[in-house]
Order: sequence, then C-alpha cells, then structure tokens
Amino acid sequence: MQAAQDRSRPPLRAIIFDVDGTLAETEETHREAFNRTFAEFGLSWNWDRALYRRLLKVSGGKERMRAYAEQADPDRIGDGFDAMAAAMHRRKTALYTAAVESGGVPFRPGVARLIEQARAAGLTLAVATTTSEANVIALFNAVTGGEGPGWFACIACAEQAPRKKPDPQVYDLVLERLGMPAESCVALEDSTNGVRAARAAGIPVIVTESIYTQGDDFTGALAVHPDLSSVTLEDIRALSWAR
Ligand code: XBP
Ligand code: MG
Repeated sequence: MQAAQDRSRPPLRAIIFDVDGTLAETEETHREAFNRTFAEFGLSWNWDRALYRRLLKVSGGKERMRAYAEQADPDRIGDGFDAMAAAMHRRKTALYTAAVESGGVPFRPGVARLIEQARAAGLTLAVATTTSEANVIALFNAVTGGEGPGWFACIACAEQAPRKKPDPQVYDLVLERLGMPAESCVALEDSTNGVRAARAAGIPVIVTESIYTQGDDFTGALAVHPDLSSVTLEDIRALSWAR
C-alpha cells in the first residue's frame, strides 16, 4: 500500500493502543467476571452476549452497571447504589485480573508483531483505555511476562481519565504526557466510542473490529480491518500520510 506522502504532514511518531477489544479480546472475560460478581452480591442480573453487546455502548464498568440498573432494575437506584456499584466493581476487577493472569487471553493477531516493528523503528508507544489500571497490568503480566508496560511511554487508564470514551479525556492526557501533536500519532481502536474519543482529540484512528463491535459505525476512522494480522507499520504510515 503506497500512498503519496503528504510532506506537509508530520511524520508518524507514536502509536496509541486501546486495550479491550484491540490489544486482546477481553470482553468475554469481563462479562463473565461481571456475572460472577452479580451472583456473589445476590443479584439476579445476568448479562448474556446479546445484552452485553448493547451495554458496551456505555464505556466503564461502573457506568455500565448503573446504565443497566436504570433500565432493568430501577428500584435499586438509590442513595446506596454508587457504593454498591463501587464494591461490585472492585470484586469484578479482582475476578477479571485473576482470570486474565491465569492465561487464556492472548494478544490479538498482529499485535505483538506491530509492537515489535514500532519499537524497532524507534516509535513511541502508549495506551489509552477506559478500563481499570489493574486490568491492563494483568494482561501484560499474562502475555508479556510483565515486560510489556516498560514498552509504553504512557499508560492512561480509567483512574487517570475518569471521563470515559467517547469523551477524549484519556487521549488528551496521552498527548499531553507524550508532548506530541495529535497529527503525529495514530490510535488503534475497536469501538465507535474509541473512534469518537480519538477523533475528538484530533488523532487519526485505525480500527480492528472485535467480537462485540463487528459492523458498528466507525465513521472517522482511516481504515477498518478485521484484525492487525495484515497491517504493517508501513501501512499505518501510509494511511496517516494519505489523509
Ligand atoms: C473497554 C471498556 C471497559 C471494559 C471493562 O475499555 O469500556 O469499561 O469493558 O473494564 P477500552 P472496567 O477503552 O480498553 O476498550 O470494568 O475496568 O471498566
Ligand atoms: Mg476497546
């Protein structure tokens, strides 16, 4: 893929990875952790795949539980709900990180190779995710033996950016920490919320559809791929220059 290089555009300096659905297909493990937590808390809530796909339109586990309660169990929304949701989210995160660290959630096709290519080319790597920090570390521990976080100049999670995608806060924070203009970066995302957040921060974005986002609206993305297995660093450079 050789696109004419628009020399007026800054060269590619950084790739910013989303986590859930982009680095790895993690949402089934999230969904199972949510359901186990609901059972432990004595709730009859059970999120099947079809329902979870709809609920994923809401970024953030705590926000997702509130959105579900408002539509399906409104009597629970009262003074103590946020405290209960926070307690459930802590338990869910513990169940999720244990499941991820036990193995079985690999990087998606092409992710490890692209990270290696980017590092070899001297590009800066970053993470911009809605998920909790512990979840990101658990994934890197399981897949890279703990070496992964050291590859990234910045890992921005829900704790550092509480306004969740499609709000651009997490991407704005990454740009601020990298000290780079948005146009010299490319974001890799799997969801409509992620595309909208990256674009709102002015960052070009490439999509790899995930099991829960296939066929969604990715308006604003430079390209949409089933995964990264056939996407090289040169493809990303060419796309970012051809805009
Ligand atoms: C996807 C999300 C997260 C996860 C659940 O994040 O929206 O909320 O579904 O993780 P990403 P938490 O930006 O990486 O695609 O329960 O920790 O929120
Ligand atoms: Mg995602």
